[in-house]
Amino acid sequence: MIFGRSERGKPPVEPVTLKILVAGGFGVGKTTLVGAVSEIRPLRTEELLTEAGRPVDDTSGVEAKRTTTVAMDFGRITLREDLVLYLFGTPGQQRFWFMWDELSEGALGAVVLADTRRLEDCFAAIDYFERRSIPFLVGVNCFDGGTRYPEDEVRRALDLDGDVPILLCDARDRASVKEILIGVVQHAMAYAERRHSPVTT
Ligand SMILES: Nc1nc2c(ncn2[C@@H]2O[C@H](COP(=O)(O)OP(=O)(O)OP(=O)(O)O)[C@@H](O)[C@H]2O)c(=O)[nH]1
Ligand SMILES: [Mg+2]
Repeated sequence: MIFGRSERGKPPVEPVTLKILVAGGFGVGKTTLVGAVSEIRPLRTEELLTEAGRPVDDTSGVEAKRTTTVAMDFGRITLREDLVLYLFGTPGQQRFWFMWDELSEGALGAVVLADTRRLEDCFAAIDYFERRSIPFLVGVNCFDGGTRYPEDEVRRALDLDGDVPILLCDARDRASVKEILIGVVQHAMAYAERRHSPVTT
C-alpha cells in the first residue's frame, strides 16, 4: 500500500475548513448555539457578571444572566465529510468588542443572532458586517415567551437588504442550529459567486 492512501487507492479526503462567526448582542444565545452543535467540547471564556461591571454592562432584559463571554467561544462541526466549520462566538458586552477584529479575520460569513424582545441589540453586529462586506444571515432565536414576528416585519425593523436571509431558530437545538449554519454557508457561497461573476448589462 502506498503511504497516505486508503485501501481502495483513493486519497484521503482533505476537508475544506471554513470559519463562521456567531455574533449578536448580549445574552442572545451565542455561547448556547456554539455549544449545541460543536462535536468537540467547546472552548468557552465565561466570566461572572459582577457588581463592579454593573455600571458598564447592559443587562436589561437578561437580568437572570450570571456569566458573559469575555473573549470568544470556539467549536467545530463537520457538515459533510469534506466540509468542516470552525465556529467563533463573539463576546456580547460592548467592553469586549475589540476582540471582533481579531475574530473576523478570514471569516467566510456570520450569523447574527437576534432576540425579538431586544432587536436593537443586534444593530451593531449588522452594521459591523455590512461595513466589512462579510456576508451574514440573521437567526431569530425563539426564546420562550418572545413574540413571533413575520419575517418582513423583522426585516423592516432591522433595515436589512432583501438578500439577507432571516431564519428562525432555537439556539439550544442541534438540528435547528445546523440549519442556520448550512444557511450561512449557502448564502456566503452565493454572495461570493455574485461578486466574482462579470456584470452583464
Ligand atoms: N428559552 C431559551 N433560552 C435560551 C435560548 N438560547 C439561549 N438561551 C438561554 O439564554 C441565556 C443566554 O445564553 P448565552 O448563550 O450565554 O448568550 P450569549 O449570547 O453567549 O451571551 P454573552 O456572551 O454574554 O453576550 C442562557 O441562560 C441560555 O440558556 C433559546 O433559544 N431559548
Ligand atoms: Mg456568550
